[in-house]
Amino acid sequence: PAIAADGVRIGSKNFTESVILAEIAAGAGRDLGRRVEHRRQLGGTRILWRALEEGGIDAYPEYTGTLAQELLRMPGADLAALESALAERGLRMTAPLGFNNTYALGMRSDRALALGVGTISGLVAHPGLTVGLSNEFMQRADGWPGLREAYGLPQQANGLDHDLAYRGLQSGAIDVTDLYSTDAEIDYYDLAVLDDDRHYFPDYQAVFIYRADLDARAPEWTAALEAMAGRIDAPTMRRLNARVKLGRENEATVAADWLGVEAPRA
Ligand code: PBE
Repeated sequence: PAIAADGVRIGSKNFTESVILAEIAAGAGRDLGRRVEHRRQLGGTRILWRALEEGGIDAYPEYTGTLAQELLRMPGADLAALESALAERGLRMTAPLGFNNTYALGMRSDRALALGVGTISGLVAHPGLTVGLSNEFMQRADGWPGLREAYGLPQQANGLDHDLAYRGLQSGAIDVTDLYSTDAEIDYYDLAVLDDDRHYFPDYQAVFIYRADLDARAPEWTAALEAMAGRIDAPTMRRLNARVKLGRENEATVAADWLGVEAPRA
């Protein structure tokens, strides 16, 4: 579908935080008088990445660890190395927004306490635990196959929808799942976050990535995105996620509130 010549497109992945961040970016663009289309919940990480490379979208929220491990295959790369690898592909990245949304393994607290499991290593002694993991995590370079190998975990895992995983933990259908550390459900369900004692997971700083031509097409918008650097800390992001996931507000409302209160004025 064509969009007006001065219009821009942002995409989001199929989980709440990605939609909120995209709505924040879209709202900032509209405040500047831009026509912005948000292609909401396009799919998983690889779908968004391909859409950006092919020009189906101009920007989307991503995470540094995901770029390093899964998309660019440069484990341990710092921000400067990521930036130059992106530049080679005609892409740019803002400075980090101010929070790390890492993967972690989690359990119900009562279950973790009863078994005396506080670390990922601690799972080795309990081969009978049922592990249910988000579908994307099952496949990713920074996901289950590598984690299993790094820790010598004996369990088999099944894939499931991330939002269903929390209900599965509650009902006892599964014992262990992958959490996203800024998920509102961690506090709400009083989950135990297992310590990554072998430091398997990298840092996943949230950023916006965008096509380099956007700096010429919509310079005031990329400036507004850049000005968001350092403005969203982890408690803030968790609160925004909670309003949508637990409070059932819509992402656009939550994004507009954040923009009204905390957005830098361009
Ligand atoms: N993460 C953790 C994933 C999903 C949750 C933010 C690193 C990602 O979207 O890349």
